[in-house]
Amino acid sequence: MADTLDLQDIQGLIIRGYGNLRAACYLLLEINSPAAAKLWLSALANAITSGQAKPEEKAVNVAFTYTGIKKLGLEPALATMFSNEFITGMATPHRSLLLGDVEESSPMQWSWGGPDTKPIDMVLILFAVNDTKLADIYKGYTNEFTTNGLLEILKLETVDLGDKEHFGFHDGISQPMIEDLSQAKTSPMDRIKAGEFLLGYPNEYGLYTDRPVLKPALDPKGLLPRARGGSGNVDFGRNGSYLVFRQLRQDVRSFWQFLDEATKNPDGSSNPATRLKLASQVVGRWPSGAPLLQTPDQDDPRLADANNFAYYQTDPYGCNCPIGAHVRRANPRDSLDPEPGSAQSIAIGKRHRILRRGREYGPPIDQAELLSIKKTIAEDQERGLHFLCLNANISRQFEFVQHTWVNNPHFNGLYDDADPIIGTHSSDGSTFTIQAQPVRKRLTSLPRFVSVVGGAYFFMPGIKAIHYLAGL
Ligand code: N7H
Repeated sequence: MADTLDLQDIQGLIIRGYGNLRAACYLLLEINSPAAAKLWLSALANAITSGQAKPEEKAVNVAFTYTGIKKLGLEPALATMFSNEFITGMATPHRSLLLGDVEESSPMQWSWGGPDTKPIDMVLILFAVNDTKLADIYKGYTNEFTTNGLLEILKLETVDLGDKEHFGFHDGISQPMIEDLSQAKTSPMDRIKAGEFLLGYPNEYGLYTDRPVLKPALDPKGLLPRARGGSGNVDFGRNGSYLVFRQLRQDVRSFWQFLDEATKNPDGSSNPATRLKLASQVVGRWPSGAPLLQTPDQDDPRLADANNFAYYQTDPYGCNCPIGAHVRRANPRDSLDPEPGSAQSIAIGKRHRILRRGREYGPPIDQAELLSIKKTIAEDQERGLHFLCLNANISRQFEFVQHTWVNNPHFNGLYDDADPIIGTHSSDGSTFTIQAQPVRKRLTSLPRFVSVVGGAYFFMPGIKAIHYLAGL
């Protein structure tokens, strides 16, 4: 029997990015009094926006860290059925090495989520059509926190840059689509089994995901869904997803100034056309979003949303879109071993997809002063991306993309090229190779343009599971 998605139980952010709700903020909370917090949670569960219908005015979603879930009293035996990454968290020394969170990105320096900052138990995510509406919703919640045993550790604001991010590129184009939701126009490469993003469903291996399940006796009120797969248990994980949250600071000024220096004319003057092309080669798409694969020499806004392509058949050597460009390494599509260009290669890629749900923060940078005024990152105003992504297996999806593709200097036959935009570059910088005929070009001493200033792994439960937590 087909396992249809239970949209009423799935939190809305897993189903859609709420593109129509332009204002958003993230409230990082600590639970001081679990008893009071559970009463509050019980009311909140009724106000959670589900995946059923697209909200027009506002949306509210919630996710918990492992410490938060434990504080609410989930049976220890059940709590330990979560994945190891979620249990141990994003900021362990092992994970920092794996994710490249070292030097200025080390959790020791983070403003939240690190070993020296206040514990985060949950994140309340608010969306609204505009800032005024968001301020109203926020006020309603924040006024109630203290009496409900909660402490607001941090309010993370967002900014609406339209469909652009701070470096000036169109973002939010390429997303995987849960198979049961996908429309005819979705490319088969992007149609992904529900179990890659939702616990309790079959994944791209044809297996039900790992997740916390319990004996029916532990759910006397019958709140939780039945576990599929015939065990007779009830499923705490079903319809939930792991939420990876990383606050990524972008050094926009140094990004463009570095590219400006690298493309100057022999007389020392700037060359805006070459600078723009190099920036686009670094990203793998032009500012409009047009893929370099399809239009390698100039931007073409008609291709702004083009996404139905694979690399290997058209551009096996990276002469259109460099092999190490951000988008080509974050989703290599059909380029993977053992047989690039094959159905098997695409099938492997489907096991490493993430649903990106981030939003920008910090003021847009003044274009007029971008190249003319020099400021260190510490002197500049902070701006960046609240990178949020959802996946059912943090280690096989987000961490794999970050470690094995983005941060890997030897990705796909490269020699010393970590991701030119978000990669961890050593203190003497990294290289970026632009494959070309007859000879490739090489950019050297790339500094780090993106650093991590906070982060945590959360679990975004199904709405029935929130009711269960509230009733513990
Ligand atoms: Fe990336 N950027 O503006 O340069 N990203 N990203 N990303 N990213 C993408 O296709 C960017 C980050 C992915 O399927 C685009 O939607 C910036 C992390 C993936 O073809 C642009 C930051 C991770 C894709 C950017 C950042 C990823 C993708 C093109 C940090 C995962 C889809 C627009 C500040 C570990 C690739 C689009 C595909 C696309 C940028 C972070 C992953 C413009 C500035 C941390 C999977």
